[in-house]
Amino acid sequence: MSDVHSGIKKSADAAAGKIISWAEIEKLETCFDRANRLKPCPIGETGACCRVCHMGPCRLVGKNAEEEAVGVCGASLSTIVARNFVRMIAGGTSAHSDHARDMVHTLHAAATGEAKDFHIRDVKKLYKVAGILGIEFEGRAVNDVGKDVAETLLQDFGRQGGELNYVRRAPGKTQERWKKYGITPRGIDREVVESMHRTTMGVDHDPDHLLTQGLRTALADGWGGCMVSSDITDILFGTPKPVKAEASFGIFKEDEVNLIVHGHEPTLAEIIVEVVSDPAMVEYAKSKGAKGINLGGMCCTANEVLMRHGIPTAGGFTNQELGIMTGLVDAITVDVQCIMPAIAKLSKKFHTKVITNSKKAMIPGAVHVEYDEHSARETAETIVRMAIDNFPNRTTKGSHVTDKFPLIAGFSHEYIEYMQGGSWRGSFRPLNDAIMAGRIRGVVGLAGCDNPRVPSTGLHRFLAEELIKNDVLIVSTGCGSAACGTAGYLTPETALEMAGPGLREVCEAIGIPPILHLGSCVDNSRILTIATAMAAEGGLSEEIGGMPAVGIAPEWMSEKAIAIGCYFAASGVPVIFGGHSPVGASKEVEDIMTKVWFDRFMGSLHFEPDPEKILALALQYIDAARDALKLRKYEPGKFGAERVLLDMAARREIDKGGARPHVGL
Ligand code: NFS
Ligand code: SF4
Repeated sequence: MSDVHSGIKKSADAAAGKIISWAEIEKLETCFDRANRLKPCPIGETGACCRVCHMGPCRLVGKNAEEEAVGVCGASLSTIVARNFVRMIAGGTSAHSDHARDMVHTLHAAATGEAKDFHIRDVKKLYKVAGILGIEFEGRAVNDVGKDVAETLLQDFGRQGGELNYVRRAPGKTQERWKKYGITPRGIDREVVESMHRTTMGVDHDPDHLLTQGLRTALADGWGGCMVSSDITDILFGTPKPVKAEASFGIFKEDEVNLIVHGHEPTLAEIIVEVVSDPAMVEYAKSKGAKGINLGGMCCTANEVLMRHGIPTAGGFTNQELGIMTGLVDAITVDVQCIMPAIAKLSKKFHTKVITNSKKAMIPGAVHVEYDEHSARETAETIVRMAIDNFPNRTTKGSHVTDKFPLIAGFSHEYIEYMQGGSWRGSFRPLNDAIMAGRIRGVVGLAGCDNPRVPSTGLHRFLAEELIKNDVLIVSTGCGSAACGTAGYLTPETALEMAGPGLREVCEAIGIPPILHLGSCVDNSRILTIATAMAAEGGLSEEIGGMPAVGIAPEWMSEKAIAIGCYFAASGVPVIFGGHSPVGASKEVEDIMTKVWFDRFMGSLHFEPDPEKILALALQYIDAARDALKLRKYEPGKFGAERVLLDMAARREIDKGGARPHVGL
């Protein structure tokens, strides 16, 4: 094996590296091998291939790529590049929003009593959402309110005119920009369909006009699909608060039945969480020779059950094959999104059962046990039993890796607000003040996938370390969080050691880690809510645009990440993606996304493969925003005037109803 094939280079994670090296000896293939073998198509990679009609595919390369190069229909390179990009946004928006639609249906079925296994658990959150939607809730039965909330949100999918309900949650000034440039989203489905329509053969050919529709679609994702999904998941399963758990492959137990939930949807996984602790089921596992049932997660289904129940995570996207290779997984059940079909074939080399459970997704070679919200418990029991029944088939084959790290997750925006002032006076004042005083230089959302085309999770780790060293507070989601978790960065102890002095002081005073795990990828909507709250709190920007805040997805691979990047850009956040640019073939399109969007919305979308440059650009954006807001110049270790921060003791006093000390910096 050459150096290129060494496990260490393929993943930055030592535990993953061990399994990859073992797989090489065993001649088992992983996504890392396939990524090496299958170089990206250089034409498609930069967005220069059009296949929306059968006069093509038209590949605008070589001679074709000169200034006048056009497809058979006459479409220019910039048109083709923009069109391809808008289709990525539409794809990503569909994924989040179709997931959200199912969440709304589950809420409705729970409220009407049709889905007997689901109940409204967080009434406070339900009332909050009802309040936003203008639904009367006082003195009414909880389920009636739930039904109305579900029906109102459902209208946002098929809405033909007007605006999405949640548009009104954005700061007024941000909404004004959307109106001015015509990107206020109408219905979620409508925006996706219009994007698909405008990018078919012979419709919209103006790159800027196309990308504007792309942004409108992305906003329907962020302030629609994603936000709806986070809200309803909170209503049904509880709003997260900090919880301890563990990450990496060492979460699997040699002497227990190991079952993984993988994918994105929380509904069935929530019921599985209940079923695995059912004493009768535990007895059944014992009857098969296991000491108990151990539930773990992967990707975003993992994030959902981690946030609410502390279920451990085996990590993000590129860990899915490696998890099976531990030889310890008795069953892995998958719903939708980011599931490599490769796991079905791979599982045949082990005893692992791959069980698909969504009506929408089947994989050849997997067992299908279809989930229906009306009989969720039965489905969950069948799956757990299958895992238990498979335990006796476990062989010794596998790379039994035992590394694991403790972590803290569960930072909902509600909790972040609470920890800055207790349940009586929660606010974003301390955070805004810390930013104003220069203790915290800025905030970065570190999100998105991990990717076998780079030393996987390595870019996340590098940026996480460097940013907190530079006093930048990190909010993380999705596989970005998993990358930090499997690196051991999600405990206050580890991260505080790395953090710059100002950030460290603030985190110690409030009692938070410098990297806050906010949840799954739909929970990026929580970042929008936090940014909105910071704008409302005052002292920084009055809109999301202009905040010393940046979004980074250094290892992205999914269309969903593109949709997310674009909704942040349209909401006013400069965003930097790693990897090669999918719009790299057109300077015109790149300029629209970095310059024109910034002028209009104060947000932008860059593609930059070099992690050092990503870091430099992020800090440059943050410092420029600080300058524009006339905030104190950031200097490491030097802060504004000393004032009293709210510490844990003071917060407890407030919770008891005591006086609130002067808070601020
Ligand atoms: Ni987000 Fe979460 Fe991970 Fe990427 Fe996939 S699991 S939804 S798309 S790979 S971060
Ligand atoms: Fe080629 Fe135009 Fe057809 Fe695209 S739409 S494949 S550029 S002819």
